[in-house]
Amino acid sequence: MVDRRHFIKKAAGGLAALGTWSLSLRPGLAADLVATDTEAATIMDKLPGKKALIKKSFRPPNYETPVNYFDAPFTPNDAFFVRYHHSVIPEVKTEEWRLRIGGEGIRTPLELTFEQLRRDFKQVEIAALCLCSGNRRSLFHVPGVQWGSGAMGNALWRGVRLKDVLAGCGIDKSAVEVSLDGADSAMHKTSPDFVKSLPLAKALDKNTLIAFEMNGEPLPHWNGFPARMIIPGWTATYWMKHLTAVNVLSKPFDGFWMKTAYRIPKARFASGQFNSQETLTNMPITEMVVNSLITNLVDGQLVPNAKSMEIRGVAWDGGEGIARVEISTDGGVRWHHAALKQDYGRFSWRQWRYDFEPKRLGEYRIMARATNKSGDSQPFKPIPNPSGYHHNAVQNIVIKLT
Ligand SMILES: Nc1nc2c(c(=O)[nH]1)N[C@H]1C(S)=C(S)[C@@H](COP(=O)(O)O)O[C@H]1N2
Ligand SMILES: [Mo]
Repeated sequence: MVDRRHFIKKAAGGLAALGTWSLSLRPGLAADLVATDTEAATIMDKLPGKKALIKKSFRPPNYETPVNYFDAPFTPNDAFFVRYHHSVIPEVKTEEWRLRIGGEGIRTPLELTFEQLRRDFKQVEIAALCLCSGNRRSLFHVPGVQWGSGAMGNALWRGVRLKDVLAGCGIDKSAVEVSLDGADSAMHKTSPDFVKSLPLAKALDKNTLIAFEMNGEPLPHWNGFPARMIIPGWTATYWMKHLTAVNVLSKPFDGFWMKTAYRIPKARFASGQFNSQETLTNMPITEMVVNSLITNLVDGQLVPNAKSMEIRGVAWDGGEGIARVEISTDGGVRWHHAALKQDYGRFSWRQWRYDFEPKRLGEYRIMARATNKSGDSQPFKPIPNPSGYHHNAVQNIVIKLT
């Protein structure tokens, strides 16, 4: 049973997510609230140039997108989530920006201006979901940013292929990984700089881009202006923002953000390898796992005059593509096929819809379950892992028709 207080609280949360009210608190106070009260604290706040988003922390800036924005094929730039590990985030000027390509695995180092990056390589566009590894971590009850469902966004990215940029530099036979660094840095010198690396093959994949546009506009500052990495299918930890350095390495990169953070137990998830970084027991996170989200209803929502209604949402995976989405309105007893909407390519999320014709008023337990083209489906319980990554358990919400 869901009690009335639960309904009121959740409904209020849902409304707040739709509106644009903002609660101004001293940053320190807000941080305390977030740290001690992760479930109830829905603090809406605006970063410059952004709509009100759900603030998880101000320093570094971690803001998630209210779920109602996901009820559209593409996530607006000014509502796109923001995730940083460090707090020193320079406002990069395009005239001053340089991209340095180097490393021992390259024969001729290269330095590019923004102008050269845009002019000297073929531009391509790709629809791809940017999903934080820790999205929905709050449902795991483990330490880390207590994300709800909004640390993700789908966008149309325009840029150039990393492989085209590297081609002119001559890649040595010894190359194993490609490291990526951005312009942001840590406040305290003892914190390790945020640097990631990719297996050489993934770096050279035709879909791996250095992007400078998002949904037809320059990247917003908070999403990596002037250029960021797009690694379609892989979780967003590799999607380096404010990209400044690409190094081709002949040894596995051994920085903190590869060796220690963003790792998962081996063989526990249906995602791919990262051979040069694996130990006997664990490995870096790689592809997204199959998942879905209901986008027009929240847990506890009251639905008035509900004779027939639509249940809508999105589904995604690591690039195989979505085969089907099934909906249950009776807590998992019977399942019905949802209709899949337009296909924007295998790295985009896929919108779906289901027409629900309820026979009575009252409470309904709604579930959505996606299956991809390899036959992987969402589990009913989250797959445990120490850092709370890859939460893809079937959603289970109660709505009340009145
Ligand atoms: N320079 C830089 N790039 C970064 C990060 C960062 O902290 N600094 N965080 C990564 C992580 S973990 C995520 S989830 C995405 C978030 O992208 P967004 O802020 O554009 O939504 O950026 C990635 N790229
Ligand atoms: Mo992330």
